[in-house]
Amino acid sequence: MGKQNDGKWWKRAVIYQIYPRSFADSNGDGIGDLQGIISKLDYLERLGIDAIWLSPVCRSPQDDNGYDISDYQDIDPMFGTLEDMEQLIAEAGRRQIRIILDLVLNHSSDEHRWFREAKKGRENPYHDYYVWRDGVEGQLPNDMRAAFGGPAWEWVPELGQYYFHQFSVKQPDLNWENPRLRREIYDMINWWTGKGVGGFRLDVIDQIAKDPDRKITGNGPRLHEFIRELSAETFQKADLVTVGEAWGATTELAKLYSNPDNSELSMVFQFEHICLDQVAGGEKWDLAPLPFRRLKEVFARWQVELHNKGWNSLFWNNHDLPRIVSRWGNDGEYRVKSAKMLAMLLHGMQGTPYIYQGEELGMTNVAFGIEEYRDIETRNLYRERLEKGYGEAEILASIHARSRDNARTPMQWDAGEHAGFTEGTPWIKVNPNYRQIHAAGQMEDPDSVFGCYRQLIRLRKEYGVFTDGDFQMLLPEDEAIFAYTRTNEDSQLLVVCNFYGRTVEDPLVEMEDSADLLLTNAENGGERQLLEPYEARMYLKTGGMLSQKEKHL
Ligand code: TEU
Ligand code: CA
Repeated sequence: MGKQNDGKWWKRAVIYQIYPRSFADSNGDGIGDLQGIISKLDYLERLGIDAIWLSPVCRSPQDDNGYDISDYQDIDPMFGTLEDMEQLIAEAGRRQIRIILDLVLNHSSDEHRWFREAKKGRENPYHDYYVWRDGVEGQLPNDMRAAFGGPAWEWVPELGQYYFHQFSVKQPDLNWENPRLRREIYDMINWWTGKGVGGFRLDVIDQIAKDPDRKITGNGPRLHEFIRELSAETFQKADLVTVGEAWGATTELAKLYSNPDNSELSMVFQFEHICLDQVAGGEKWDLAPLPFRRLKEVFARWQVELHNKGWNSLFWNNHDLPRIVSRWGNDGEYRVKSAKMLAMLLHGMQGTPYIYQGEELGMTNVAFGIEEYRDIETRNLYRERLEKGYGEAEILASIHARSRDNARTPMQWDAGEHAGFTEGTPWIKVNPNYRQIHAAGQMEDPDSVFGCYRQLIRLRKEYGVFTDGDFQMLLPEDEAIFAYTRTNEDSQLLVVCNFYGRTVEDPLVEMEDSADLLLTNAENGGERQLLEPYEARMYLKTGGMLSQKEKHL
């Protein structure tokens, strides 16, 4: 068994991300909740996933939809109760599905007890749980900006100090230099582990070692020291999966985060591929065409450099990202085919695949009027860019392409009112295409996007080469085809994808002829020498390897 297949369950697992607010509403208040998730466990069991990552459901004033936590050890009433969480953990466990919680450790809500205490005075024992700087009103400590707009410093008159916040004003940064704070965090995590959670996703974990005096937020000087301590005091005490969100991760840093010696985390979410279609030096709102060969180079580098030295996460989507079929597929004529191609392309690689709710249905972006957007980041962007003189049409084009609300419209369960998400009024409008795109229409259809994801999950469990095979990119210079092999001691996987909507010659057909077809998104009878628009084929060769010549085409 290859070193990669070292028995860690999460190396053979597929993880499903739920954004609870938008997944399933059980009590008609228009907001998804834990009982709603419990009611959909059979659906997730049919899909075949092994774990569920829940975006935050702890107590929160919801300034950033729960990423502003006011009590790390209680469930927000809008989502249910601690008993509901315990029931979810138990019910999922009966289906061999683990529950992964989202830990937001870089900042808390300004309504957290710690911050309310901290604001009482400089001598308060909780004051140094946060990052303060003396100052004069109107003279900011420095010109650092917050991710959701405005300065990163907020004035507190009664203290004569500013506090630091990388995100909204209601998300004050926690001071990880304080060992008492770190101890409280470790105790909280071990409390959740004791309740049977199967792992944690760590929100902006690469930003916790901030040093605002040197304008450092990501990859701060003590970052890996803190993560190693965190890991030793918590995660290493149980058989958990941990995945850190690290927008600034490089392959070198990822080898630290996901070191096979288990000293830090299982893996990280890195975003190098995600940032390719934006203007260099610009923001995500500054749209640029996807440089396809760069995309292949980035994936190949991460696959090769982390092989036996770390572990990749594999994702296209999450609750912060536009939906991939609209972004790099085709959400019109070729929606189903391109959604399957993107799935086959990603799920053949080495790493742990993540499926974001609705991705398995081929759900798409939306194009709302500005008044229908709910996300703080989107609403602030709209206002800020109007003030800067951008045209409204240009701003809306960026929002339609990049708003986080593209991922946050309600899960589309059926063709009934509000797509079966709620019997009340949804907190955010349902995508108008829900009558054509919903789970009820796909769960029993092997040719649906759902059917393709289900098959990919099964193949990963059936063939070890998905877990431990060496990655080799093929045709790196080709402008339309994304193709690679995965090779281990007894078999070889070949994945061939036409990434675009035009028919192309298939230069690998000879290689394909010597292998068995595992999965295709093509209707029958296609021309073998050609790859139709968005056509994807997955082959397996066991016993003999594809010849060296074929391999280095
Ligand atoms: O996101 C971190 C983060 O940087 C994102 O906000 C990203 O910059 C932006 O979404 C790009 O579109 C994490 C959570 O995933 C996000 O939902 C939270 O808003 C943020 O942290 C603060 O907790
Ligand atoms: Ca509800």
